[in-house]
Amino acid sequence: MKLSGVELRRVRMPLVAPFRTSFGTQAERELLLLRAVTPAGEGWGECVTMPGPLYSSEYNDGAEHILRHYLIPALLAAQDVTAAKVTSLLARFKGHRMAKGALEMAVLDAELRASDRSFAAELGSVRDTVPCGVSVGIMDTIPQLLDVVGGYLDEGYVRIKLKIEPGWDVEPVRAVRERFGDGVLLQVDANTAYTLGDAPHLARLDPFGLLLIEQPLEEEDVLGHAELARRIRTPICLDESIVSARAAADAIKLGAVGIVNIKPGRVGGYLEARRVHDVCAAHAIPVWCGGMIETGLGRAANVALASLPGFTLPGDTSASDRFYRTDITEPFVLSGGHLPVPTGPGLGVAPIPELLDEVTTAKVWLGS
Ligand code: OSB
Ligand code: MG
Repeated sequence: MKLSGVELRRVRMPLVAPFRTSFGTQAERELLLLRAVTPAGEGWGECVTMPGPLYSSEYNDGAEHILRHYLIPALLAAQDVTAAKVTSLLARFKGHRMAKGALEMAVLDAELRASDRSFAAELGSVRDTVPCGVSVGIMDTIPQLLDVVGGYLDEGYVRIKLKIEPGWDVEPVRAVRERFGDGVLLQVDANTAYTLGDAPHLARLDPFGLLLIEQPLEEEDVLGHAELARRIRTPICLDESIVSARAAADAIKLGAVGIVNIKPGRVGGYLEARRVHDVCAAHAIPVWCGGMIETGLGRAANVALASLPGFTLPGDTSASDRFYRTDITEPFVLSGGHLPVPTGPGLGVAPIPELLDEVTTAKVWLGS
């Protein structure tokens, strides 16, 4: 199909509570949304970049720039644009996987809506619902953390992930285990806050029976993770380091990773995310679906992805109200610890125009 144009929106949504990680605190979600328009209809894409380059090198202004000046013009110039061709049409531009992934998502959504197929069906879904975990930010005090974790367990979340950093690791994990028991599926995420020299300290997490420790070392330190895996018993999960199916294959071969967090934006889109899933499945490496504080749009696609057969661990696919009092789509609501996999055409959800307009801070049309 020929692309008629793309609308780029900047959106700002308040979070229900500030979210603190080892790389910073967010009180609101600022993001970019794309609406791809074709003669056969439109589709939505969500860019998972954040305001600053703190999780990875990409960030909102950078993503907007490359989308406006390189990526969208390249697709507008192409005679035949399909989701399957987006990667090759954009291949000469290095990096910027989150921006590319958002554009591919919009094209894929348009294509699937036009052919009355869902993301889930297209990606290879084998489940109607997915079990959900929740990512819990760093708190000021342990009692506060226990209140928050207790609240999520009461809501039905089946797995708890604690954000950690030096000074907030062993004690919060110990406190959660003591209060809620060994039956809770529990894992931690360091967002690169440690070095290999911290191995003896991280080994102190071993007695707590964690499912995994996510990305303890820096993004490029794959060999460091392989060495750490030999020094601690908690399985190593990689997030930031896994930027492609090739990176996943390499990390697996090097013994750096036992479990993979798949985030579609980080790897350049849902089609590459499926390839990461396939590589991991071929090596019997369990995967789970990560999150980037998505709106209902990205959440819908993530839930579809999480329903593939290799997703054997609960993901950060929490309900809309984990982060937002009001989502821009019909909200995703937790039921029995699960979210329903959308079945409608494309994402199966769309922005509610008035709600979207309320949170839109800027809008630009690129195309004819
Ligand atoms: O490392 O998984 C991460 C949020 C923003 C950036 C990075 C991460 C996170 C989360 C929350 O942990 C995921 C979510 O629930 O959307
Ligand atoms: Mg992470």
